[in-house]
Amino acid sequence: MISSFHSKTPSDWRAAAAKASRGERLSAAEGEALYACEDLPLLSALATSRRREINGDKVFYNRNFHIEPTNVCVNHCVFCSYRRQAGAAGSWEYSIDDILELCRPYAGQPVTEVHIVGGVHPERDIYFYASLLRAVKQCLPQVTIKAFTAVEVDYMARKAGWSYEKSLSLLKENGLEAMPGGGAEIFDDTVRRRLCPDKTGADAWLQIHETAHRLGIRTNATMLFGHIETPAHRIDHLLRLRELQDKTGGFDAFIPLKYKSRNNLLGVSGEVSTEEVLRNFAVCRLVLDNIPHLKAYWPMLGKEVMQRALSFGADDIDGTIDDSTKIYSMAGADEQHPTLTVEELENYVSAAGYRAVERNTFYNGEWRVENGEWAGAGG
Ligand code: V47
Ligand code: SF4
Repeated sequence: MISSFHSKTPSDWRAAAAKASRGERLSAAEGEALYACEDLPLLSALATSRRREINGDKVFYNRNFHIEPTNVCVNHCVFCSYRRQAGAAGSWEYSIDDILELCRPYAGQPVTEVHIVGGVHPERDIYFYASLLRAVKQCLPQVTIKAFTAVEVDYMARKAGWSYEKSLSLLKENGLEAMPGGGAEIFDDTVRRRLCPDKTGADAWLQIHETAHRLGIRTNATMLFGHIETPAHRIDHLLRLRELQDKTGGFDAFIPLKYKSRNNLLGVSGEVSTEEVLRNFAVCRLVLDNIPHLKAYWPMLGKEVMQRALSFGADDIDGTIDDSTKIYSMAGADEQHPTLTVEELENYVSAAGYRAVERNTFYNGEWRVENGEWAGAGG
């Protein structure tokens, strides 16, 4: 049951903060109370203490790039600034050869991950995506492929008439090693009906991630916030993820995605304040006590807010990106050509008082490059 945010009083959030400071698991009502907390330094201190228990003084980053195979999509999410009709101005539909063109410049480079996500193209099927994975892996054998939201996988499976297990197994055999967290939006059905009426529902999203975890495919999770949802909807979303993580342990990172308001049909023109973004990071860190990493995704947040999020529980700043994603620039993000060098990423981290650690997709080992060569896991 989703309760009302306005019923939370200072004594409610003080009690919730005291419980969080004891490291105890928070209930839905306590999570909601924290969203009413006006004491931002208190939330920062609590989230920092929690992130230090989990990740010490480390802030992770990676060397990555994105491929967005198409922005043609069967769905009509009203917050999406990126989708186009096939053939319309601004649409693209890359062939496998086009995708290989995008990959070739990275051959021999110390990039460790490619993130592949796009629209749900009506004419593409699971065999196309399996061939795409095979081609990318052949071109870039040293690069981990993190690909396809649960929404894309759902469409592939339904089109093939296959179970999620059979579909994900085929993708895994062809090179899928991890999955990103997109498509989760807000799980609550009433919000989902307004935001993304024809998109894969919450139960299917969770089922696909559960199946991936069972097959040994690690995944991320996201939450799109700052539009029409209430704090109670956010908490409901976090608790459904926490419950699945208790069961499988298969989520590596959680990424709160701030709604960007330009060029879409949602009709919410303002965006939430930086204070609310930071409060949300802290509450996510405290409520989602079993997902190890909390990512501040800088192409969406901007670099300064990303850096401030490190004081509100975030321990991951994603990666170099190399101007390879359009989802946020098309929605009006400040970062119109997102690219950061390793040195710049490390400087943001050290200026915030943390230790920058290059990671691979699975956060297992501290990956280093020395003299342009892989030196493997370091100390
Ligand atoms: O699901 C679309 C979001 C997501 C807008 O797993 C928007 O490491 C804000 O999932 N304003 C896709 N957000 C991106 C994604 C992601 C990004 C970075 C890292 C990872 C990861 C995953 O983009 C969609 C949707 O929630 N999105 N439109 C918008 N106007
Ligand atoms: Fe399609 Fe994704 Fe945009 Fe929704 S958010 S319309 S599924 S591209």
